[in-house]
Parts: sequence; structure tokens; C-alpha cells
Amino acid sequence: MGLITGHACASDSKGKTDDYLTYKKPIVISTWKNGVQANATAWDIIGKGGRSLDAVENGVKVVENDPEDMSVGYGGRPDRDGHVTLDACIMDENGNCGSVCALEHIRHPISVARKVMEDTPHIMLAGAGALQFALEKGFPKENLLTEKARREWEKWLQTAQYKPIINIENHDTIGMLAIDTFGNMSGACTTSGMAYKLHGRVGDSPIIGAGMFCDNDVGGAVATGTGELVMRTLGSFLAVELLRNGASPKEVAEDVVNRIIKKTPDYKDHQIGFLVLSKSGDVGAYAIQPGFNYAIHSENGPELIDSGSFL
Ligand code: SD4
Repeated sequence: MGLITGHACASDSKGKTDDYLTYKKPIVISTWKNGVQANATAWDIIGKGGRSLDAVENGVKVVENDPEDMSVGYGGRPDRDGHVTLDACIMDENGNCGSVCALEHIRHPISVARKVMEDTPHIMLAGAGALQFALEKGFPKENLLTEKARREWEKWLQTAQYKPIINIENHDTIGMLAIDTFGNMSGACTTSGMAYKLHGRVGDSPIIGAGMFCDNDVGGAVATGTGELVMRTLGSFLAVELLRNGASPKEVAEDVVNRIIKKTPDYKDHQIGFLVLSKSGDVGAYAIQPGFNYAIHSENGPELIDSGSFL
């Protein structure tokens, strides 16, 4: 089936709208347009009866590998000092989780996060320690700064002031949630973070409960956009807890975004998008600004849907 796209309307035969999207399992959803490609890989796994954890890991790896996505993995925009530093986290159906932050030189931080989850008693490894662990696990050390990203960074340096500037243009972080044929949900999130951030800055994406959270009894959520705003509210955990209390995915995404807006006087200078999947296969999203879209892959095939937004 071809790609279905729509603005606030996933126009398939059931006449679904962005307010109410419901699917049969298995299903995989992810943030932004690049999620379409990533979902296809994840779908190949869950569609054949594979585990949702394998689906989300291998799905987001597609985007980590893509130099054209300059917010994730190889080809990601560097920090102010020219280092590509990556953040990622993963969570399985049993509530196990793993995470890496400020990791350099490793193309697939999501796979390192999975190794942290499965092979260590810890949940999160940072910076040099995360790199040491990855190398010990056999991940190759690579230069992740592409010529294109280096040229853009050098241009930015000509005018940049050395103070934090939140650049609302730098999105495309991938957050993915999948439910497999056994009804089990896993999630993953991976990013190079805000472009030209201070060296050492870590965003929401590798923080379990901020950039991603899933609870196999209830559902899951992923976030994209200005991480500092998501961290203040632990947005993905909050979304799942609101879901637990009976709200729909769309309602909870809206609630969390509204809560962030209320506490952020300059919210118009930021983008935040939340994407939520309930255990029963309902999907919803909401953002501050127009322009946030998300990809769904189900038995209906691939879809790309524009989220509703506050502005
Ligand atoms: C961060 N939340 O590091 C990430 C950036 C992002 O789409 O999501 N971009 O703050």
C-alpha cells in the first residue's frame, strides 16, 4: 500500500482523524518524516512475529545511519566545539531500560544503550565511560562529523555568540514505540541533540521518562523538540501516567504540551512534540508549533500524519 499522508487526518477507509486514531496490533509509530523509513524496518521485524525491542532498536538505527538526518547519529550536527555527541535510550516490555548520553564516535548509540540495559547492572552511561564501554563491546570508533555538518558548523561559528541559543529548526530526533504480535510494547529514542549546544549538554532524549517512557500495562510516549522543556516536566512519564488515568493519547499529548506552555513564557520560540501510543493501539500527538509530523506503520501500511498544535 502507498504512503497515506494527511493534515490532522489519517484518511484511510475508517475515516480516522488525528483526534482519534486506533489500530490493531502489531503497530509501530515514530516521530517525524524519517520515521517512515525507520518504521518499515521495524515493521519487517514485528510483522514476522519478532519482538518489539528488536523492532525499535533496528528501526531507529536506520535514521542513526542516515547522514541526511542531521539531528541523529552519523551526520548529526556537532556541539559548539565541533564534537558530535549522541544521546539515546531504550526500554523493553518488562520495564528494563538502558541509556547513553554525550557519547562520541559511535554510530549506533541505541545499540550501546541496549547493551547497557542487558549486560550491566546500570541504566545510564555518560561521555568517556560510555565510549569505553562501547569499544569494549566491539563497536567501531568512527568520525561522525560529515563534511556537510562540518561546513555548516564552521559557517555558524562565524556569527555565533557563545551562549546557549535554542534553535527551533533543529528537529528530526527519532522516538519510536512498537507493539508486537504478543501485545508487548518497547520504545527507543536517539538524537544528536540541539545543534551547537554547549559541550557536555545532555537533553531529554536519553532520560527515561523525559524523552521516552513505556509501561507495558498502559502505553508509551516519546518527545521531540527543546529537551530542556521536556526535562522540566518529565513529559513522557507524565503522558503515560495521564494515560493510566483514562485519558486518550491525543488528550494526554495535549495536556503535557499545555503544561509546558504554561511554565514557559517564551514558548513561541520553541517546538515540542509528543507522540503517544496506548496499549490498546490508540495513537495521538500534539505539538506547540505546526509542522510536527509522525509516522505509523500497521497492517494498513505506512502513514505520515501531521500533528495538531497549540499555535
Ligand atoms: C534534545 N529533544 O536534545 C532533543 C532534540 C530534538 O528533535 O528532539 N530534536 O533536546
